[in-house]
Amino acid sequence: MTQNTFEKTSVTLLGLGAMGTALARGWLAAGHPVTVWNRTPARATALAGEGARVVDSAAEAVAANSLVLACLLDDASVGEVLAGTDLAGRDLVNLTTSTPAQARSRAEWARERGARYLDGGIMAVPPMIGTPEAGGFVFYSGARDVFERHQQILRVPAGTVYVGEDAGHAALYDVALLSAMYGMFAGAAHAFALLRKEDIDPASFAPLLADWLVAMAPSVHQTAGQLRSGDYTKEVGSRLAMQVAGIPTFTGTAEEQGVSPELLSPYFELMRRRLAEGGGEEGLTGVVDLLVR
Ligand code: FVH
Repeated sequence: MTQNTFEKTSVTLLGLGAMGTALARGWLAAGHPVTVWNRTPARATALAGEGARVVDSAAEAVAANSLVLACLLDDASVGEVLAGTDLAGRDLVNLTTSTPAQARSRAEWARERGARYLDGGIMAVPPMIGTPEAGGFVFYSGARDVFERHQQILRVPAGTVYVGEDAGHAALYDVALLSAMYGMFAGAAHAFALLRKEDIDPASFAPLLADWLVAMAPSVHQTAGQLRSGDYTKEVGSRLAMQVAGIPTFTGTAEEQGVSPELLSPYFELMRRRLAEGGGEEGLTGVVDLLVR
């Protein structure tokens, strides 16, 4: 494929919310003809002025191009929007956040309608789209041929990471990373709350917090190594028994500062349970097993 041909590749995009609009802008800025449809037509007005072809129905949008992307609110809206369209022969790339089971059943649903299916999990917020240095990327899984055929176009708005042919895996990786993110946000909220009543500028504390989280992040590699080997005591620097002994310091500090421990308490409870099971010489990896039902 020549560069010139690549630049002319057309795409259809269903859904012009905050993310869909950012994606459309990314492709338009790179010179790709983009056909768009949105349930609320007014959201397409600005994009029309930027060169997008705006059509009146999802069916018309799907008919316009063999590569069809959906970036809608949830899996139910994907079903609603695509219900009246002819997907036969289409490469459907679904960038809508869903559960792994929803993604797998959507892949089967698309296959029954004659489409090839690739699922995507977006690891970026809208301002990161089209800004490579921001580090955003999209997990893809499902039809490998669809991913390989369209990889160049897919990597225009954000990086691409293909995680295999199981259509549910992009959603799984997506939700796993976002879950870790929410844990981090919860910890940060507790940390800021501890300082709230003191004469400490949150803005002076923030860089210390950010640097500490970055310094601690590589610990996930040790967790992964221990999960893989099954030896949770290997190279442990901070024994669970020592950490559980420190819990009263954390709850006591929260009490002194007038802060609810409710974000940390469930984690502390799991640490205590693992200690009670005999995991005192481990680090924190045993908590993973307590969570798996
Ligand atoms: N924005 C973000 O920060 C995150 C980043 C990570 C990935 N997510 C996922 O991206 C999907 C879309 O998110 P969004 O930010 O674009 O969401 P909204 O701005 O709320 O736009 C929602 C679009 O979905 C359309 N829509 C909703 N329900 C229906 C329906 N029943 N039939 C047809 N369209 C529907 C909505 O249309 P309208 O309200 O403008 O008419 C918007 O186009 C999402 O999966 C995130 O989890 C974003």
